[in-house]
Amino acid sequence: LPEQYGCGPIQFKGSHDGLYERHLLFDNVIAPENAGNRERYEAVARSVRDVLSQRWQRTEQTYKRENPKRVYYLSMEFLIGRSLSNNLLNLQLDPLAKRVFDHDHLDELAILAEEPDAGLGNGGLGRLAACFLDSMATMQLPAMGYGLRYEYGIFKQTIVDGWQREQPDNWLRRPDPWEVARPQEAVEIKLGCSFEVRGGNLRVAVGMPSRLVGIPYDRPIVGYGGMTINTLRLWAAATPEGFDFQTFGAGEFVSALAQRLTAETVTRVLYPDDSTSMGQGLRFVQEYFLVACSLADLVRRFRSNNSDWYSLPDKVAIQLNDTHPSTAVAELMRVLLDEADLSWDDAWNLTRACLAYTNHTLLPEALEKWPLRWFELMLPRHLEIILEIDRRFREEILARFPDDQGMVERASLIEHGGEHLVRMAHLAIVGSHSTNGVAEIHSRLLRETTVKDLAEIFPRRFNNKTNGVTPRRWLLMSNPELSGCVSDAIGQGWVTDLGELERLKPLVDDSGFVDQVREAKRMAKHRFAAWLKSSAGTVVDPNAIFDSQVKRIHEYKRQLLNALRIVALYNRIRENPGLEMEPRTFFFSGKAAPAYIVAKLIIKFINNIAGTIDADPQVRGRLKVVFLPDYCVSVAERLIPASDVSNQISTAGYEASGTSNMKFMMNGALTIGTRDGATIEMAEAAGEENFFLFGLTADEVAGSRGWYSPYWHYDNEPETRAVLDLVLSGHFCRHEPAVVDALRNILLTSGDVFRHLADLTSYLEADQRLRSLYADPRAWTRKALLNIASSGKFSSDRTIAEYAAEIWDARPCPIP
Ligand code: DL6
Repeated sequence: LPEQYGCGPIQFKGSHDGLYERHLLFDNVIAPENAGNRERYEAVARSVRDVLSQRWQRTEQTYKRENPKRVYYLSMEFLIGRSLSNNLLNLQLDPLAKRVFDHDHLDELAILAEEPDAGLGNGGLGRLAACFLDSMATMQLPAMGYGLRYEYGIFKQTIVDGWQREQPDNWLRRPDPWEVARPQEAVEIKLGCSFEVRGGNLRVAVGMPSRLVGIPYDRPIVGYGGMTINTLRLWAAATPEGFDFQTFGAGEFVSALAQRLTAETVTRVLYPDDSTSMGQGLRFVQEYFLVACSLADLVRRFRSNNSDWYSLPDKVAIQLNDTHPSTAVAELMRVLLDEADLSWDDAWNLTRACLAYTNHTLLPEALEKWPLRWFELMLPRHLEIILEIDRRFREEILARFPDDQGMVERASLIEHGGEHLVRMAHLAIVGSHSTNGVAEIHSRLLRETTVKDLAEIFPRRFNNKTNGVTPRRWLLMSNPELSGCVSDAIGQGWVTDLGELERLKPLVDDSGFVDQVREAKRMAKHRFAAWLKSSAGTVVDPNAIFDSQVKRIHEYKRQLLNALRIVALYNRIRENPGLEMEPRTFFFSGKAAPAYIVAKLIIKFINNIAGTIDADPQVRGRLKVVFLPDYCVSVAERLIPASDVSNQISTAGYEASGTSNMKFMMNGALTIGTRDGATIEMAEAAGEENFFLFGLTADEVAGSRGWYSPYWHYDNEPETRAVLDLVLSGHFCRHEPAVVDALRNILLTSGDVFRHLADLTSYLEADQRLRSLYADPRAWTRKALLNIASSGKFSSDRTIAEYAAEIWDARPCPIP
C-alpha cells in the first residue's frame, strides 16, 4: 500500500491477515469462497475505508491544529452516486484493486454494481455539490459539506407500458460501509411547536414547543491523490432521548414511540421535485433542521479553537446552495445575538461576512417563498429577526431611493399580496456578502430581471461563477478508453489541471491521433451497447450515431422538441425510403417529478414513438429511440462516454447553466444546442464553428412574449405542419387521446410557452449540418477533439478556485 495512507505493514488482500478476508470473516462471518457479490462489495469497501481512515483522521487533526479558515457547503442535496470506484481511483488504488480482482477471478463489475447509487439529490444542483466536494478535497481546501441523511433518496423510476412509475429508493436497507455515525456529536434543535405528518402533510400543535436531535453521519471525501480526506456530514433526525425517558417513565410508551417516528420523518425522504416549492411544510422543517444542526456544529467547532467571536469571518465561510438553507441568515443572527450576546450591528456584520448565496434557477415557481405563518408557529424568534432585518432594510432603501415606495415593496423580504410570504432569495441576498449565478447569461438575467431591484441596491454583491464538473469521475473514471488516449498523448497532468487539455489542440491534424480518439469512442459505444443488452435486454447498433438527451424531464428542457425532430426524420424516411441517412439511435433518460403530469405525458409520448418506430419495417433499423429508465449518476457514467451527440436544447433563458453539457463535451460528443446557460460559454471556448447552435436567443424569447403564436409556424412551415399533423392524428398514441390532447395543448392551444415550434425548423437545419459532418468520420472526430481540448474551463476545480479566491478567501491547508 502507498505509505502515505499510514497503514503500516497491512495487506489489502491476499493473506489470512488481509483486510478483505478479515472483513468477510469478522463483519459477515463468511469464508471468502462462500461470499456473494454483496458481501464482497462490503468487504472491499470496508478495506478501502480502513486504508483511508488514518488519513481522514489526520486531515481533521491538521485542520484543528492549523486553525485555517474553513469552508462549509450547505446543501439540501448531494447526488453522490457510487463511492467505491471513485474512492479507489482518487486513492490511486485502482491498479492494486484490479490486480486483486483478477488474481481471485472476482467479477469486478458485478461487485462494484452491488453498491447502490447514493441518490440524495434531484439533478444538477445536487450533482454540482458532489463535484464541488471532490474538487475542494483535491485542491486541499479545508472544507466540509453539510446535508441531510435521507433514508429514501430520489425515487427509482420504472417504465410500465410507456408510463413512469415511482418506487421508493431504500438505499440504506443494507449497511452503508462509507458512513460513520457520530452520536457523541449530536446536536439539539428547538422548534416553536410540535408537529406530526398526516397524509404527507405537516400538522402542527400550537403552543407545544418541540425538540429534535440531529445525529451526524460522516462520509469521507477523498481528494485525488489521497492527500486530503474531507468530510461530508449528513444529519439524521431523532427525538431527544431525555424526552423519551420522561414519557416512558409516565407510562406513555406508545406515544413516546410515535413521537420518535414523527421526529424521524424529518429526514425520511428527499423531495423529488426541484422546480416547485408550494405547500411543503415538511420541507420547511427539513431546511431549518439542516441549517440549525450545521450552524450549531460549525459554531461549536469554531468556539473550540477561537475565543473571539469577531474572528468568525476569518475562520468560517458558509456557502448556501440555493435558497434552501437560507434560514441560515436568521439562525446565525440568533446565535450571535442570543448566545454570543453581540449587538445587532456586530451580529449583522459578522453574519453577512460569513454567508454567501448561489442562485440556481430563475423559474418563478422554484423560487422559495415560505408563509410567514409557518415562521410564526415554528420559528417565532427567527421571524422576529427577519422582520427586524426587513424593517432596517426598508429604511435603508428609502434613505437611498427617497419616495420610491415601489422599490421598497419589490425588494422587501416580505411579500404582502394575499398570504404574507417570506421571500427566501431576498433574505439570502440581503443577509450575505455575495450572490452568484452559475453561468454568465444566468448571472446577467438574475441581475437584470429576477432580482433587479436588489442588484441595483447591492451592485457589488452580485457575481458569476460558471459551473464545472469533476474530471476525475466524469472522464478519468467513466471513460478509460478516452482518458488513456489523452494521457498517452499529453501525460496525466490534465487530471488535476484540465486546462492542460489545450495541449491536444496541435494534435487535431495528426491523423494517427485522431484515429485513436475515434477508436476510443468506438470502444466506449461497444462497452455501453454490451451493458445495455445484458442489463435490460435492449439491443442497439454501436455503428449508429448515438444521440443523447439526459436530464430531468421538464417542459423548458424541451425533450418534446427532440421528439418532434425525430418525428420529422421519421416522416422524411417514410416519404422517401431511398433517402440516405446514417442510422441513428436517440437516447432519452430522466425522471419526471411525480406530480408533474405534463412531464409524465412527455415520457409516455417518447416511449410511444420508440414503439411505433420499432414496429415500422420501413424505419426500423434506421432510426431507434431508447428511453433508459431510472436515470442516475451510474447511468450517466455509462452513457455519456458512448455518446456522439449531446442535446442541450432548453428554451433560451431558462436553463441556468446545465452540467451534463460539460460532461458530454469533455467526453468528445458534439453539442447540438441553443444559446442557453453554460452552453454559450462552451461554444465560445471551442469556437461556434465546432458547435451546432440553433434557435431563438434569450432576448428573442423574452421579446416575443406578447405576440408569439405557434399557429404561425404551423401555417407557414410545411415540415412543422406535417410533424404536428402526424402527432395530433394519434399516429403514435392510437388508444391514448389524452396524450394527444395534452400535446395539442402544450404545442398549440396554450400558446407554446417554451417555443417548441419557433425552434423546430432551425433545430432540423442544425441536425442536417451535423449529419453531413458525421459522414466524414475524420472531420467529425477532429471537431470532437477540438471540443475535448477546449473543455478545460469546465472543470469544477476552476469553479472552486474562483469561489475560494473571490467569495470565501480560503486557502489550501495541506495535510503533512
Ligand atoms: O447549478 C446547477 C444546476 C444547473 O446546472 C441547472 O441549469 C439548474 O436547472 C439547476 N437548478 C436546480 C434548482 N432548481 N430548479 N429548477 O436544480 O442547477
